[in-house]
Amino acid sequence: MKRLVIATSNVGKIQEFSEALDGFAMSIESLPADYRAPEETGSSFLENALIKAMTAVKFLSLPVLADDSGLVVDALGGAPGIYSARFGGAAVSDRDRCAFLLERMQGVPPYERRARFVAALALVWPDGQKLTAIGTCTGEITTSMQGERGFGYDPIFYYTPLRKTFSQMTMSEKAAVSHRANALKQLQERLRKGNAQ
Ligand code: ITT
Repeated sequence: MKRLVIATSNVGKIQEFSEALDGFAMSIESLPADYRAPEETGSSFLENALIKAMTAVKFLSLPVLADDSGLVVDALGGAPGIYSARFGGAAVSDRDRCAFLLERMQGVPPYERRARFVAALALVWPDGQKLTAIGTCTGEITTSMQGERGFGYDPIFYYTPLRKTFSQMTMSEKAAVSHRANALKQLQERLRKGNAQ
């Protein structure tokens, strides 16, 4: 069976990828315990996804899928963007990070609370072939945390068509519309067409 390593330490991402790739004839693996993730020195989601994937491929000599993602908030000039994982401090819990962002949004009226999640995916093979995709999902920042599911900024990201935050959705509801799912669909389409470079 073909092996694919998901190069992330984020448990929420691992759950979503495992669910999305279930049913494909592939053995989905995580990073080994002795793996040291590279610094994310890129200036875009895509650059960082490629850094993560290429570093892991070098270490493992196996095909690797990496994800760099985050929340882009219009009223904050695009912040936290590629710095989403470090927003409000490096050693801060997901809920504290949400609280920090809500605080920064205090006084912002409803019609200026637009935001989008972005996910850049990079699939890289040991022979150097690469496939990339970027997915987005647009929504609004709530004024308080709502819902218990998901991870990261899910409790404060309101998806208007379903009138729920990502944290109030089931995994399959989120998987039908999320930035990560959109990017994954594009990647699968390109794989089918044999578009790897
Ligand atoms: P890896 O680099 O090991 O994959 P990470 O959590 O550091 O893990 P990123 O650098 O891509 O990943 O940072 C992504 C940030 O955006 C992080 O704070 C996530 O919680 C958040 N994020 C990404 N996708 C999300 C989603 O679907 N729902 C909620 N928050 C999300």
